[in-house]
Amino acid sequence: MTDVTVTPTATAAAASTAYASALEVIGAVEPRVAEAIGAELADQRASLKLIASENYASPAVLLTMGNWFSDKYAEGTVGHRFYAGCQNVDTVEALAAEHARELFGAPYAYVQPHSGIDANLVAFWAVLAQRVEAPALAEAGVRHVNDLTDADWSRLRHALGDQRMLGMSLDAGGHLTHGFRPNISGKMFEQSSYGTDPGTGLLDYDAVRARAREFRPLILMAGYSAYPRRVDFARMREIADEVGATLVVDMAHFAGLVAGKVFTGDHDPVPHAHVVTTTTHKSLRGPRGGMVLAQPEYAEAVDRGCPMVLGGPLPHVMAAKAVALAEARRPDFAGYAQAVAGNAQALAEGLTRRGARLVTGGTDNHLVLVDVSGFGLTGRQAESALLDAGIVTNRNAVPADPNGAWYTSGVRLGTPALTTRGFGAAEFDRTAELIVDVLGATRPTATRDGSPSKARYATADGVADRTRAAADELLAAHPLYPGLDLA
Ligand code: DSN
Repeated sequence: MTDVTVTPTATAAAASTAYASALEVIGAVEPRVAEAIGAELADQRASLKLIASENYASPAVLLTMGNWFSDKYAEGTVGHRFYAGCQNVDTVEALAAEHARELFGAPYAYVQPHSGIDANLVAFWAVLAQRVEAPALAEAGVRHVNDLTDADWSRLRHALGDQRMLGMSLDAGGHLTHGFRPNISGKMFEQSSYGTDPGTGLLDYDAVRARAREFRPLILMAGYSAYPRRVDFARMREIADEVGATLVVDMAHFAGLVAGKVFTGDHDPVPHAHVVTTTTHKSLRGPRGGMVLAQPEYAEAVDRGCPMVLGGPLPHVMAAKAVALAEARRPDFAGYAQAVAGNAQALAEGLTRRGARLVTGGTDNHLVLVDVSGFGLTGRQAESALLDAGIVTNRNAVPADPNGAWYTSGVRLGTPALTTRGFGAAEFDRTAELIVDVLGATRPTATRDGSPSKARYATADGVADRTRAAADELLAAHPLYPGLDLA
């Protein structure tokens, strides 16, 4: 079997020494921080982590973030900085971008975004700059926005604020940053959403097309954080072209599956989208951060992400992106990505066989969305009961959720993190058994005044302890960072 874990034995001893020394240095200044870092490792080692957006980065990636690059300002782009002395930052930024282009087959990569929302804002402003601002400058006969007359600038500001975005609805699995009101993207754009088929839970491309024809968005947004299926990006591009929209794909959740060639052809967003955004810390298993890939016509506008949207880049994180992307280019990463998808199917089958109801009936990516109303629970109750038993998940709305976004009716489960620990299909089947045991033994309880509660619950005596013991057995057989000893 391919080794899909992140700590080759040869480097574990060196990583132990590095961390022990680092904690000694930190502890000499503020021991409570050193203790919290150690406690975080212990907690992560001791739980069944099924949060679909989390992973475990390699010691190489993590160690790359703790160094002198953190002290450097480097606004601008490689070779064109607003600060002197950026030659080493240039080296790591150029390397990260090169690895990203090679890994994803993208013409252009921008590795400065600090997070997913930053990556999306860079993408949105690049589309606005290219599609709205550039024609306005051309019409006014000037090259720079500062050269517009006050009247032209006023018209341009209104035009920029008058654009539309069509994205996947939140309860179908879309993301807050795809134009929803609590996020700045929802204040930048007039937004409309497409959902999923009420019968199957699957994306209905004809319905997306019909909505796009009616709404005429500037940006057609694809991508998700809780949809358990592949998306046909070739069809999404056809729809975008038909209505004159720019296709932006947020692949944050499934970037690792694209990198590992689980999603290819029509399911690989990179050749189909005008712009692709991602985070680097989810299934891609890199440092916490963001990235934008673009077709050549958007490259120059994306390059202006700093100072348009971003502050100074984080050179230590760009260096860690270079390391993580180099890891993802190695053949064993494809084995990891295949295992992530295979394990999600094993988890889905294990849950279904034991009576759990899954949104869309299954999965073909890295995540599973369980509709826990079948157990008589809200997502909040299910999430808490599982946590008591050492199983870390997050509650999530299901399509047309009667319990809204706070209590919800679902829990989202993902396989990237435990696959990094070396879990295979048998371990995920056992995990499914533990989840169903806990949910089946949990009941809602009323508040003190007897009214129904969406948060209170009780799990039958002994089940949480028994589950924790079983989870410990699974975890002990697949240690996190084996050989890394901080004692
Ligand atoms: N918070 C991430 C997730 O859990 O899906 C997305 O931003």
